[in-house]
Amino acid sequence: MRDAAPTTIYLKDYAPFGYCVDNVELEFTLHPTATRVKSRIAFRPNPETTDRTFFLHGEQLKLISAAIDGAPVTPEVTDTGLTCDAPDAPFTFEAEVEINPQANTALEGLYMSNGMYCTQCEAEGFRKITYYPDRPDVMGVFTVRITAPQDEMPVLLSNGNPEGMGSDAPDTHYAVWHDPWPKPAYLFALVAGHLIAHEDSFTTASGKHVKLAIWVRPGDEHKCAFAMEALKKSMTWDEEVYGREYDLDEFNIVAVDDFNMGAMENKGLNIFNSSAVLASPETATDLNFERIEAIVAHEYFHNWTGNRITCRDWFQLCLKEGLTVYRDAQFTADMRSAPVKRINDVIDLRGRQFPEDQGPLSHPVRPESFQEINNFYTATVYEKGAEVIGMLKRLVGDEAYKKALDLYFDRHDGQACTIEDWLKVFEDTTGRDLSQFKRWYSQAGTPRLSVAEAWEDGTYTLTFTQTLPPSATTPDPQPQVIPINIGLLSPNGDEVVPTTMLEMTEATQSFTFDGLATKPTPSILRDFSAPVVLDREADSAERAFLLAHDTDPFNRWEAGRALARATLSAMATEGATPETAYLDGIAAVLRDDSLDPAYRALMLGMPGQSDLAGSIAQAGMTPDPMKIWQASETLKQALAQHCQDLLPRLYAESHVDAPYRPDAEQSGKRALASAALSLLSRLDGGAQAAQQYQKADNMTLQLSALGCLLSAEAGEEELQAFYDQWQADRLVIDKWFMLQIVHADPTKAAAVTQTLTEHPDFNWKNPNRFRSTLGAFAMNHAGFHAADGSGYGLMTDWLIKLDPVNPQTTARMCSAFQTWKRYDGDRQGLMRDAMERIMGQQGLSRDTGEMIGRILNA
Ligand code: B3K
Ligand code: ZN
Repeated sequence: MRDAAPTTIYLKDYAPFGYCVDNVELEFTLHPTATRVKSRIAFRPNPETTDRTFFLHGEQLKLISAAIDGAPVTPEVTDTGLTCDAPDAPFTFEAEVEINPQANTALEGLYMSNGMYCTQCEAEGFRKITYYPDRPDVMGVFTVRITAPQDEMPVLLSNGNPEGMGSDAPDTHYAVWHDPWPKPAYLFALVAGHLIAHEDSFTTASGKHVKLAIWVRPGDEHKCAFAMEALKKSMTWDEEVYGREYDLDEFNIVAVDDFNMGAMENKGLNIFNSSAVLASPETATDLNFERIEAIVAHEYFHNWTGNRITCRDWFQLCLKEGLTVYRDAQFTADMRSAPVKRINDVIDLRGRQFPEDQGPLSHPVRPESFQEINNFYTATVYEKGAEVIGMLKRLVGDEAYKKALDLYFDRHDGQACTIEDWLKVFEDTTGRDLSQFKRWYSQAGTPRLSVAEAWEDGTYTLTFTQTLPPSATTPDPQPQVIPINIGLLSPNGDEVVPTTMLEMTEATQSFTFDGLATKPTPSILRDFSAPVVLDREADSAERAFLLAHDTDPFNRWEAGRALARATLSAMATEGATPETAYLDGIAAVLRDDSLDPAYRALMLGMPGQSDLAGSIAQAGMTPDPMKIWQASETLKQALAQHCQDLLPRLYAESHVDAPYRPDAEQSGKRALASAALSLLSRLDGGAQAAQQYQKADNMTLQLSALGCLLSAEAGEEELQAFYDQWQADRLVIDKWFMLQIVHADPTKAAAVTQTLTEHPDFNWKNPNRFRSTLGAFAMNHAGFHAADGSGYGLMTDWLIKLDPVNPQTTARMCSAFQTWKRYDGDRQGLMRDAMERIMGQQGLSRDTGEMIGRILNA
């Protein structure tokens, strides 16, 4: 039972704060259980409002003293903040509070991780540090002084530029940091600890010298070089592509082991989950390297899209997140392969955003209400938010996009903005009316796009119909603007109409193409030009034709995927056998050496089991997780047999002789080798995987071999050897936990997970370890959905245990239940019981309560 009725906050209720902040001076005296924070804040009446209510957020703070213009005051204090009478004129508010970083297991505010101090303030963590108007539209210039014991905490960091260090008492020292750029409190950061810097420098286009450093715990120094290179590439790219330069003397990144997410873009002092920054060839996989490059870029790009221009309120979160995800995707596409990046992003969108958009957690890209904002850092806000920007760019064109962005930075630098401000720069640049386009921000759900075709006297007509199912937040959906990229192919495979953008604005709309000699085959939604579900009743022959001939790399891959989806779904629901069109088509693509190995590796992939369950449910049937698992296994076996002559060649040819480099070329080859090995292991019981394991000199090869062995129900010895080899490396041991669960036979997955939670290294309070165990278990689709409910029970026990310790990580993992309505009555009943058990907990967090409440009340 939740303690108090939760409050819902609405976008429509936005009102500015009664005061502006000019300057903020903070003084920290660090102590593990009793840190003192003195604040001195210069307020002045906000000319935009006459409401002078003076309420400062504050949670879990012990107020020692408060004063206005030097005169002590006794504010009214509640567990959410303080109120006192304040003048209708400029004044200085001072306070001293005491906080307990060691007791902070929620990892929000100031907390301790492995003996170091660090902070996480987005979205509303600053209120756990001191009393403050903790809202993004209140921006101030911060000066921070940190005092700590010199031996234990030799490094003291905060935002902005350093203004010196010194000592004014024995054994203690202090550092002063000043950030000249006004910022909201959510971008505040402080780090103190025994840290080592991996240093470098960067000179900006206009000649400014910037000192760069990645700060890590001793022993991790050799794992920083790759992230540093990624940072410098990001800095150059943002100058070249967006004309954005860095604006402080220093840029610091700190690696932290206990962190609720990937990383945080605090001004001049990014804090990273160590998994998102530390990498060496021996301990990190190619995918880890690629993810690190993308996250370093993402956080760096926030310096302009998020920090220099921030959000007026948290409803506008997609303003910074959608745009920054879009920018980091452009960066990755430029650094690596654009088609491969696009395909991976669509796999991710379908895997995470579509289930969210099509289930009880569905919400618009710009939500209109929330109870706990941390629950809205979602795939919809981030990934669909980025798709919306991609569509906008397609609609206005590259030139206009660039002009609009220049105007955005010129007009709004230093401001806290809204989606209206964002769209207005596009309207002003192009003269377009974007009011219909804006529905992408306000309507929830994934539009479905159906297609009918007609052919008469050399004229080919495509008629599209868009439908958006009504939902709680969008009861009366209206047609959206959908950019549909299409190309037409003649029967011999030539492209007769190259990629053309159709701009659909009506519920049903036809587009005609004249002067064609024969009826063409359409290639629709090229490059996945809009985040919709395309309902096209195509037969296998048409899909096989596109798989062989489409000139658009995305749609060529998509044709193979559609074939896989259709055959898997027929196998899982009707007991059909694997389709030859799929097996032949994929084999033909694999034989084509002119294709990028990374692209061919993607061709060997299949839709995930949860994704298939979603398609089966959307077709009006009830997915059976065990049958879906069996169908996937059968199809992989069939593909392995069908390609048995080809696989050894692919495996051998993809071998990399050169010294390890995590670049696109080498990692693409390794991806193909590992996809081939995983099929080969089905034919040889893991013999070649065992050999690869023995010879592996990098984590990519070592881990892929171990995964193949585990899937072949072999690899006991290697699993133990892996643990013995890497016992001291937390990030590698996370992989060890995860791999065993992901590759477990679903009938054993719950037992494997249970056993691992009893392992001495299962430190459940560490979010990375919790995610690599319970999070991995939720990804073992048939294991989690075991018919006897054992999976739901195990997950529920752990969510209940974690909630009082770390509500944010618990709430995030509740999404494992979001698809419950897809399944049969028995499973629905078991999941309902599990969720009701969570809801019944005394003192359940607001985070978890909101998530389970939304899922249950669908
Ligand atoms: N802005 C942070 C996310 C903060 C999450 C707060 N629960 C990281 C990012 O998107 O770059
Ligand atoms: Zn971000």
